[in-house]
Amino acid sequence: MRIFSGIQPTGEKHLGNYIGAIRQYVEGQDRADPAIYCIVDLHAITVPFDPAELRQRVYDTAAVLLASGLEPDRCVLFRQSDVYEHTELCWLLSTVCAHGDLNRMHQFKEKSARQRELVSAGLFFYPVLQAADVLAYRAEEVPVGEDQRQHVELMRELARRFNERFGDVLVEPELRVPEVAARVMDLQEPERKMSTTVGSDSGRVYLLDDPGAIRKKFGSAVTDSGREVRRDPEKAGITNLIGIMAVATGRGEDEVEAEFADSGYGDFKKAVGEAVADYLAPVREAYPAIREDEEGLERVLSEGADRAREMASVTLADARRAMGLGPA
Ligand code: AQP
Repeated sequence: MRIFSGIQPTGEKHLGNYIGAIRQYVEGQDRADPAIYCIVDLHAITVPFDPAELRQRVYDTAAVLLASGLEPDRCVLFRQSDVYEHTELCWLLSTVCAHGDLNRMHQFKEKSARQRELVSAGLFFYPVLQAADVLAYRAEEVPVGEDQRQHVELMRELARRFNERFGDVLVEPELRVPEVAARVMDLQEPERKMSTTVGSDSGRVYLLDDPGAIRKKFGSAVTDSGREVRRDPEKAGITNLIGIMAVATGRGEDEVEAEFADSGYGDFKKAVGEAVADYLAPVREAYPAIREDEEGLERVLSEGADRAREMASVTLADARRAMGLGPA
């Protein structure tokens, strides 16, 4: 089975990225043949960016992924812009994608509303490129956070439409979101997801935050006026913390609730801060040495791109043939 997922080289990665996506990537290495992970620099350029920084952010993200447990021998890790097949398939898929489909995408609505200067056509096309990323590998599974559900539904639809129109070329992938904490919420505004671009640093826990900063952020996490550590749709803050605690300690949410049934919010928040600081310690500790070796990172990415290209070029040749493009 092939697994594929992409991650943006934007900013520092946060706990939401880790719980929603990165830990699933690591686990996917045991199940997939192969697990394919892509740093999507072409997606990152759909909003304002600094060209001088972009390459560095790609290395930062590659180093975070390796520090989290991706192993170049057990997965394919590469940079999206190194494999031209993604952009070509994006164009081919655009012919079976309705303008109205893209207009409905929540992420486009949110991100376009935030752009002050230019809402790029690239931002509008973001989900088509994302569909091409996955479909180029005929991946059967896409591990992502809950916020990507709508994009994965669209890519499934595009695969179906393409196959109906041109023959059985593409594989419709299954969404895989974590069972617990699929949408990690902002610690200060728990009605909103933890995000790279929205919200303050105090609501967002970076993977590389030091333990003191992590404890402080959880200590000042917004909860509610109640006392009971219990999941409840009316208690977004405490529900979020219970999910995070469950993941960080490898237990069920029921168990977490039972353990803290007699504790107040203050003690619980303190315990979550400690647990997350421990949970992220291996990533934080492994990162600096990996990040320092840019040549090593470049080698991993370029070897990954060679392997990725071999797979994607087969799908592209089939898609082109099915559409009547190029010589017979
Ligand atoms: N809060 C979250 N909870 C669970 N999963 C999340 N993901 C993102 N936020 C959460 C998942 O992380 C993966 C990578 O996302 P990305 O490539 O979009 O990276 P990003 O730009 O750093 O992520 P953000 O924070 O989502 O950026 P904004 O908010 O600025 O758009 C995906 O699988 C995603 O589901």
